[in-house]
Amino acid sequence: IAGAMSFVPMTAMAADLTIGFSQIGSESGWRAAETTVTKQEAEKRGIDLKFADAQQKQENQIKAIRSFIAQGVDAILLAPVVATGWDEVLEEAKDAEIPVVLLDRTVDAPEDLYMTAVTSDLVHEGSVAGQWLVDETAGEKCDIVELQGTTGSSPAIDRKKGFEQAISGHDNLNIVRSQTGDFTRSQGKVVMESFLKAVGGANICALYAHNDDMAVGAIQAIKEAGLKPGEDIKIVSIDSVPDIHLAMANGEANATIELTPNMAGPALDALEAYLADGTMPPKWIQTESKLYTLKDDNMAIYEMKKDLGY
Ligand code: GYE
Repeated sequence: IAGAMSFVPMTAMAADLTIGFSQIGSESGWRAAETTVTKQEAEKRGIDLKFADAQQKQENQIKAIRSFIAQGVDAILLAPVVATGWDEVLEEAKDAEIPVVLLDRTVDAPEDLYMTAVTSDLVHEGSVAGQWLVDETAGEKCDIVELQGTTGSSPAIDRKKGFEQAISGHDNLNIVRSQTGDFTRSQGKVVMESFLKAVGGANICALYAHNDDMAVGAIQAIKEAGLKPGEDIKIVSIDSVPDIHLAMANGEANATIELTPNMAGPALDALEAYLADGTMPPKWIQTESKLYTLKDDNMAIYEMKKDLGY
């Protein structure tokens, strides 16, 4: 029998892994890219990936996790739509001895309820955006409107916190309106229209959007109001999706901070190591954040990124 085992190809061995992925939905181009890349990374490793799209509803994610537990998967990937309300279902995964890895967002739950979180430093991203605006305005008065991400999500909380930290002490910079656009283009446009009506386009100096998709929606609203996005209203956002680089190439946006869609690579590496020999990863696997501005070759970046599944 030993002889027979020695002829089993490695991929067949790796194919034994079945992993459930509870994905939030496809609210943004970035999230669509994360899904594409996660499926590619699983394929590369011969992992059987069970994919569940929650249409941005926490109750659907909880149902998916319970289904994965019932199926007896080897591990669970979870991109948690909001930060709270996970303790009970994560306890159930723990009781079933199924490791959980968080992708791109964190949860307010005891650390023993998940193996590791693969995310960027979301506070730092907000700080980089705020610091960019501090430098860009150089002391000039600038009233800011803010499009927040999904209410209660860790990126919305942390990106707001980081931005406010960076602009504090610069009393020329003031956030005059702040509201959620739920990370979507359509809501970004609708909320920006309400900001323009409430504040008056001429009184808005800058937009800080927690993701590029809301910024792209806002750009449409700014144009329809007869104003020049990127000039009359400076725009800084986060993700570095292809379409924000296209906007920047056209001078219609000013800065973005890159979030890699490949959270699954480090996550699956950590899971394989743990399932193979019990190696425990650090509680946080941090991905890099890079600022892009009009100084970068945005058309080249757009061309490079446009076929990556956004
Ligand atoms: O910035 C946005 C997506 O969770 C950090 O979620 C992620 C955010 C990302 O909707 O495009």
